[in-house]
Amino acid sequence: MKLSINNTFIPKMMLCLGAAAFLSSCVNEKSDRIYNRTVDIPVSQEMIAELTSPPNVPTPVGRRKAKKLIVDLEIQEREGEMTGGTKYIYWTFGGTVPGSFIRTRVGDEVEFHLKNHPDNKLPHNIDLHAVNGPGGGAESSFVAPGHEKVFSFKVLNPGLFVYHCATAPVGMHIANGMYGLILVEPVGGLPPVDREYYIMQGDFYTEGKYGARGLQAFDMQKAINETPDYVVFNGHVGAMTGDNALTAKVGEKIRLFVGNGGPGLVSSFHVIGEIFDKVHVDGGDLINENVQTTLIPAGGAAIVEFRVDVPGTFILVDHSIFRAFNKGALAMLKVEGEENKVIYSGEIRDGIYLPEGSVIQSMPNGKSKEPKEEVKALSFEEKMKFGKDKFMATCVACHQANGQGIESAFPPLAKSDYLNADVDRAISIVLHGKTGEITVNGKKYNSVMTAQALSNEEVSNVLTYVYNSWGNSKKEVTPEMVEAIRNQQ
Ligand code: HEC
Ligand SMILES: [Cu+2]
Repeated sequence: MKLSINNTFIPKMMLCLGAAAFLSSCVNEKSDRIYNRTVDIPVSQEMIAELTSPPNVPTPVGRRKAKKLIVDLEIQEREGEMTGGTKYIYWTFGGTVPGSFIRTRVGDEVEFHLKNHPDNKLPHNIDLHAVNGPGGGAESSFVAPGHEKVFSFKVLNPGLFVYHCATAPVGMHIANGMYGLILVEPVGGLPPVDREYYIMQGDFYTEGKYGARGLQAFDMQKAINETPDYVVFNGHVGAMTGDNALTAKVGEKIRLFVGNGGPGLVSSFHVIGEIFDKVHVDGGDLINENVQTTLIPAGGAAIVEFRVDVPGTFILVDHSIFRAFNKGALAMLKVEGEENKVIYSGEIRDGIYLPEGSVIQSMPNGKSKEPKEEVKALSFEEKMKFGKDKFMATCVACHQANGQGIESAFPPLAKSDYLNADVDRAISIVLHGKTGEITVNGKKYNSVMTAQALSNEEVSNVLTYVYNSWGNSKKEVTPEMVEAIRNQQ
């Protein structure tokens, strides 16, 4: 967009150049090339801020002048899907978790309009860590459903900042998803890169355990104990995996704006198979280089940058690793392009790092205790639906989405002669695990399948789904059949 030269710019600059006393302070100022203090940067025109949903970010600030920036943010309380079959009522800034990304530059004067949708049940507010003022705006923005609050602030410090709701009980508002990021670019903007993405970790506390079906209520006691059932990037399990994976091309420079809303946990942010060329530590001015894992505190952020050198699927995790494979803190960056055998020679296997999911696994053995079940499937269709969700959450990492398995590692379930030959054996494998040599469709496998801690109902659903998919023999497995195998020890 075209800008007219703002009128306070020229006289101040001439003053700077003309007076020796001013000159030294003008040159010394590193974060602003003309003004001593960012508070003195004048704003020229008015502009409506572009807001984006994760994982996207608004257009870079570049060389634009400081402006009066109107931010229009609507709070929405709405139901969303935490993982297949599990619903949650999220409280959101702009309809998504994390909330809309706000992009500003130092010197901007933000006029913040916080709207609380009339269908919402609760009052909310906003505390932006980029604000110098009481409560970071919280005190002036407390807004009831069906109302709008307006306050303004001058953006003084560059960096990547968290914003969140600060209405009592604060922890509960944050735990329901009320957080997001506001970026303040320095004068002249951040250096250009090829791709930028917005990622934010959060922990969720539900009455049912991970993967329990149905609408799950918030569990205050688990939140106080800091024992989340879900630790996720961008609000739910799989927000950036499979078809929703982030994408890039070999040779591109990637910048990730990574935040942590908490409320409880800190994040050991890591990209499997990449090294961060640059990290803006804590989202501030300090730049660290050649970093493997960067710590992101609850209520904090970091900007990480790296060049992708080879194709493949790179997995973003919280390296507190059970959170990644059992609670959802896992995202994917799919990189396409030419291989470079010098940088990396090996075979790149796509999809093997999918979450292991809901189920506690143990090494194969003869015993199994039935975990408690919540929701029973009432019809065959429902059984297939529940079974598919369970398969996608539990078995897919090894047996793959269409049951095709992975050559010489995980046997196929699609058209598997081994599976179709013996239902009781299949039930036993899911209950107790399996190790030792087996032959499936003429190929030998000698590996380990861990025991899956599933209820009778869940085993019957998942196996019914498997038997009625991908050209298998269409058997229906009942909970009674599973119970019989469980007791036969
Ligand atoms: C961690 C990886 C892994 C997971 C998760 C897993 N399996 Fe397996 N599965 C294997 C391996 C490995 C074998 C072969 C074991 C051997 O070599 O003895 C196997 C064998 C089987 C077999 C018999 C062989 C065939 O292809 O028919 C069945 C049936 C089976 N798995 C079903 C399941 C179901 C259903 C789930 C989800 C509830 C599941 N598996 C989860 C790794 C896994
Ligand atoms: Cu709130």
